[in-house]
Amino acid sequence: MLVQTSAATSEDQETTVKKTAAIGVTASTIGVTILFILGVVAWSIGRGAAGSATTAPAAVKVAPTAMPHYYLSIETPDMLGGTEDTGPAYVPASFTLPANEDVTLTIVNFDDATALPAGSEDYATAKGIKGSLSIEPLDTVNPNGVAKAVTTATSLDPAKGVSHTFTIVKLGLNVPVAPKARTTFTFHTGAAGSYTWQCMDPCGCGDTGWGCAMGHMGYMRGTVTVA
Ligand SMILES: [Cu+2]
Repeated sequence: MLVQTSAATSEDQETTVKKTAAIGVTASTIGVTILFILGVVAWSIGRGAAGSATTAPAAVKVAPTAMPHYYLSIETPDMLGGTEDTGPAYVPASFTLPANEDVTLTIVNFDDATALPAGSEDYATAKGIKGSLSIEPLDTVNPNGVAKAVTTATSLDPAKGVSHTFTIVKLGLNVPVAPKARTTFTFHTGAAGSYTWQCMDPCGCGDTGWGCAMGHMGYMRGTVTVA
């Protein structure tokens, strides 16, 4: 942009006239260049459009493949209208998963923690999963309320951080389930077959905690059919 001061001398004015002329020439050169570029671009687009009508291959639509995601819940004796003698239960306890696929499971657990006894602390560590566990605290009074911050872990506190486990010995799978939380994990199902899963945190009745729910199909034990 040209700025002229009121105190310009005749020499200054002459210089200014020359500069103005030079700027005029430069501006017109730029203008011609821009017009040329626009022309080339327009020609290219037109050519491309004309070509695509006859030669471009048809677009291949690839359907997005979402990983199968399954939900289980763990309900307390209160919720089930039972007692400690019947115990908490996985719902459902028996279900089918696709063979040879990565699947994601979310276990929505309404129950509180049960300390893993001495010698069983290993069950607080996830095994056979892909990546980490994702844990989102659950408001058991308003479970569909505001989402809470998700944390990831591969191991939980064996004394206070584990409520139940989802363990399939034959598949080398062990998932510690956090108390009053949604625990989400992914694993590879493998070959077709029938697999028993078992909770390994003694949450049942009796001195050892291995009675009642722990031994009953449909409570802390069930069948995964991989097909
Ligand atoms: Cu259990």
